Amino acid sequence: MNHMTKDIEQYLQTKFGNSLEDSNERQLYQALMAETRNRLSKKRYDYTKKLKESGQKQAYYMSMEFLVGRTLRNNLFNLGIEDEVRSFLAEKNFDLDRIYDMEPDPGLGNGGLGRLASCYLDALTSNDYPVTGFSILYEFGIFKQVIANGWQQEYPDNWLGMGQYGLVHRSDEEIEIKFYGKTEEHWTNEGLKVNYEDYKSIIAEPYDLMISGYKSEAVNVLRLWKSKANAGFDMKLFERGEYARSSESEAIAESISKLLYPADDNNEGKALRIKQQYFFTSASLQQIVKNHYKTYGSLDNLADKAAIHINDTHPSMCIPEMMRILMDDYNYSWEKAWEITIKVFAYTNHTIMAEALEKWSVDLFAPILPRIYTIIREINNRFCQYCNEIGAASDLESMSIIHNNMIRMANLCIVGSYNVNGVSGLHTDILKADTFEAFNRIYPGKFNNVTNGIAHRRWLGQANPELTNYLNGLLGGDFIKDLSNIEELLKYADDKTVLADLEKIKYTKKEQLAKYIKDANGINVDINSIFDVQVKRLHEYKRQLLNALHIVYLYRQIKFNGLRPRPRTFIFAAKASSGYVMAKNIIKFICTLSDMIEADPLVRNYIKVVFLEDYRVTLAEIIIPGANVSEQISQAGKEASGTGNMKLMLNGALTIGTLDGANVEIHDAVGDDNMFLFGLKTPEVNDLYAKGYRPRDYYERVPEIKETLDFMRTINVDGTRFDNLVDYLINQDPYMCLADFESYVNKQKEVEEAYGDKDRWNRMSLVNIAKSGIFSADRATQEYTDGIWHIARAGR
Ligand code: GL2
Repeated sequence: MNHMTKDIEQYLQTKFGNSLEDSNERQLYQALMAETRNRLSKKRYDYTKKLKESGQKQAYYMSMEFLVGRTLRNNLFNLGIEDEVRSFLAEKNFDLDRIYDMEPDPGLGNGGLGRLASCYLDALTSNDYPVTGFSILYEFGIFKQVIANGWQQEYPDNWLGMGQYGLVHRSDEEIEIKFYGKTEEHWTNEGLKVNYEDYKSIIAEPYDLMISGYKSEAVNVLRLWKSKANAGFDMKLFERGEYARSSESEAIAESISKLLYPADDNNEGKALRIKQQYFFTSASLQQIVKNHYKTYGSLDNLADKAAIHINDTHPSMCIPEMMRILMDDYNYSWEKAWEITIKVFAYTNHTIMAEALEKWSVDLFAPILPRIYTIIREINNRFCQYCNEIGAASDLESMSIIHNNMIRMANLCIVGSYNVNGVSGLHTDILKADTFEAFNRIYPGKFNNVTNGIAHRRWLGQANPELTNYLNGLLGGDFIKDLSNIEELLKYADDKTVLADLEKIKYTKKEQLAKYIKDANGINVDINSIFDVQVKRLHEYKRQLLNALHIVYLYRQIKFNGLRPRPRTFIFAAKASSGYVMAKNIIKFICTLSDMIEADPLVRNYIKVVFLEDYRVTLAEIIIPGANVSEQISQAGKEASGTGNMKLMLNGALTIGTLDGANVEIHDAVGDDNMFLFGLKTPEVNDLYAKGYRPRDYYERVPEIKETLDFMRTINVDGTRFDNLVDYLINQDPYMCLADFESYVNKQKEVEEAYGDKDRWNRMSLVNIAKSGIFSADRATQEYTDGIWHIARAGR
């Protein structure tokens, strides 16, 4: 520790010529970021040496998204020096929390999928597993959301300005990537050769973010690729007098790592997205293969040393790219190359939503990646032939990789991987029985489940130190090291003192959240009201609109029917994809409800609505510990897993939810008595679709629905009306808000009653905390390391 304080002082002296006393917060921030990074680099040196000596197998996690969250607090926490650094700085009149707040939240992901990737890197590192993450160094991460008059506006998130200090630039490991041009196959003495000409050359520059682990030996890295023009290559064109063409590569290069596509669960099918996907998969694979070859002088044993994970279909080009590298760069035959390829890759599917299952039009794809396209075509030809041989030709309608001139990337992943997993029990069942039913028949055993998990060290240890310290004192044992120990808490389920202590801690976290709400939105909320939280991406299937309908229902009941409910604060936070009009309308509607209620001297005594702008990891860390109620109300069958549900449960919130995604497993863990389930189940949803769902019937038959929707038409605070939402619900309602409305409203009454019975509520909350052990990312990643990748802890 002494060391760290000295290092900080030395950094300030050499970099700025300042003593610590004379430094400002900005300088101190930079010193802390850089010295923490250096400390991790040094630690990594010993760790990689050990790995080299053991020659053990490693995992590589390919993901277009890593929602990293702030790093400084996480690193100090993991290194076990947070308290000491804090008191050292306090002596010099610096507040560590203010320094933390200077760090941008690297938003290199959209939502659950990206955060999961980061939770997994954290957990794997804490458990000493050798794994490298690969992604893109987006210059602009997910946009900064500003709510102006209730409407979402997007602003660029220039995170690198202040975020760069955590990165290590490895210019020694640059890699060339080729786009466009034409390929020609020709026979030589050594067999079929491919000539690739007139391509555009781009350079991938690596930047490494050190990933620390809690009390671990391991320090892993997340390697982020930045694109730049290949100056040498362009110079040749320039010399030949092809001025215009010489800058084409530059234009492509500049755009590739510019920004993260802000669409969640949706595939826009854009050329730039193809380039991003190929850019980072090619750079990563070239690097893995090159290093392997350097060590072993052969790629025959690649699958013994490397498991490469494809996180959703976004990195699916790994499969044809690996074939290309093996055949074109290392002279492997197709057969031999394929044998290696299908032993190396495993794929996780994260959604069954049709609009998110990536498809690329051949016309768009083939000119950008001509060689990769011919390889995909050949993979498909051989796969179709195989299906003919085994009598599965009639299933090619659903299984063929290329279909109607579209390339179906999920099908490519299934054919080219040795394992496919879904992310919750229900989701995997749906994949097997429905989405990929034919594949499951021809590849028995290939489909498996790994229910998602979360990095409890961040979501409890760091976000809720009050609860963490209390549980540490109560339970002993290091449950932060091993979350399964948290189940010991069940012993105290009927202990009045413990229940009262937990209630006090929740109150403290609610106070902190209330202060944030006051500062951000200017709304005073009652700490004793029920904090009812729905935080996640804004999407129709997640049904923020159903939550809003319940609020409208309550408003009417209070205003016109004398209802006097227990006070409740409805807290929302969500980003909508920039082109998603319906989602933006829903945000506007929620903000309008907030204004309407604030303006009503009667209703605002009972309910409040708060929409917090710019939902991101840092904001989640403030909201989640302060929640009493966790809204997980997606239409059954649509949410692959959800992970916010787990974070909220771990912090003692009670779930009101449908039997969807990992809610099913939460229900298995806590039982009916400790959760509020409502709504149609997946088979009932499917039956209703099949029968022909007519939301208007519900509107006409159920007076509460009619009154709520009719009233909704009259809502008008600033001239914006919501007839469009009402018409949508009555005529379309694709996610069946109206079918689940009564069941939801009734369940919400039960939530209110339960909250009124303090002892009961606190006991339920305790049971939820105690039962959250299985949702640790340690458990989830162990299923990957043991069941899929077959890798061991470093040095073992
Ligand atoms: C998602 C799912 O929608 C979500 O239910 C799941 O928890 C995460 C992580 O597995 O993956 N799929 C997806 O495309 N996004 C998700 O968040 N964006």
